[in-house]
Amino acid sequence: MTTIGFLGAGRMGSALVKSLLEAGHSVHVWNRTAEKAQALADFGAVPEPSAERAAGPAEIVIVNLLDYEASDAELRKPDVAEALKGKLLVQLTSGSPKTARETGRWAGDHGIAYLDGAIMATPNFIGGAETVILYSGSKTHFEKHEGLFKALGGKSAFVGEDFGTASALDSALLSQMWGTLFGTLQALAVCRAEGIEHDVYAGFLMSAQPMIDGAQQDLMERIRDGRDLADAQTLATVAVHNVAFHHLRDLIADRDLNPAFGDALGSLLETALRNDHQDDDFAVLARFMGAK
Ligand code: FVH
Repeated sequence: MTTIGFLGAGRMGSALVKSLLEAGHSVHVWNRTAEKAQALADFGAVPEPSAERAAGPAEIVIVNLLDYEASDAELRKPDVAEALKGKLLVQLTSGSPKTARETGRWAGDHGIAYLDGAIMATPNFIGGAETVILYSGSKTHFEKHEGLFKALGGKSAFVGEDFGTASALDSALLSQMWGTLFGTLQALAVCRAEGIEHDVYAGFLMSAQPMIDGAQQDLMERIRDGRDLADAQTLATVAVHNVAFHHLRDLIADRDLNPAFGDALGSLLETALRNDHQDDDFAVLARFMGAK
């Protein structure tokens, strides 16, 4: 059983606190709006009137506030920084690799051990056996408290000692999610404009999904292996993609749809064409994403 100071009792913070309590830990919780922390007393939490009082008795302090601005505003108060000295600070507020590294440096300068985390789940999945929370920073502290971290998400993992790695991996995975979600928005806008029933599209998407998954797997392997110029296994060249993509952009223009999706992605194809890659594999576009 560990005594934990917890800063934040929003939707995610409350779910995290409840999982820690269920795992048998003692949790002192502070929230800007005190009623939300008070509500957690019903689950066994100890509401505290300030971040410093929540950190005082704790071995580990976990933060889950809206953003790093809110988090920094609390953590960098002199009495809070003093209360954190010699302890482990676990940052579960979403941020960028830059803010993670800045906070890691600040923690080190103040004698505070630091883990930066990225939650790959919505509040309803916290505590689940399949739930993933990524951590980067002090490997020693992750390993010492691995049981506690697994109580928040059974598939949680340490991803490296660079404080920024967890949030970088989070952003990469979210890029994949947003690509799919924005593609869905565009697909359904086309269907609405062309009078195609939602279920008709959904049915054909199921049939097309293996081809889409296969193309993504091929793309990842080609970028990993540096095989981005055309070869006998190339599925479709840049030129072939560009012809088909123009059909989409023509439809968007003809139906007066929002051109943002077509313009943004079309510009990548146009960059590859301007660099004479029309006959190369689609994977060559990675050269223009800065991934090389
Ligand atoms: N909800 C989710 O599915 C995502 C999943 C991935 C990770 N995120 C991140 O978790 C952080 C909190 O998100 P949340 O969904 O719990 O957000 P809220 O319910 O709005 O709670 C926000 C808490 O932050 C407090 N807060 C906001 N501004 C300040 C401030 N200036 N000073 C002190 N505290 C502040 C807020 O307090 P209050 O409004 O209740 O007084 C809440 O405790 C976030 O980084 C997500 O990206 C969740």
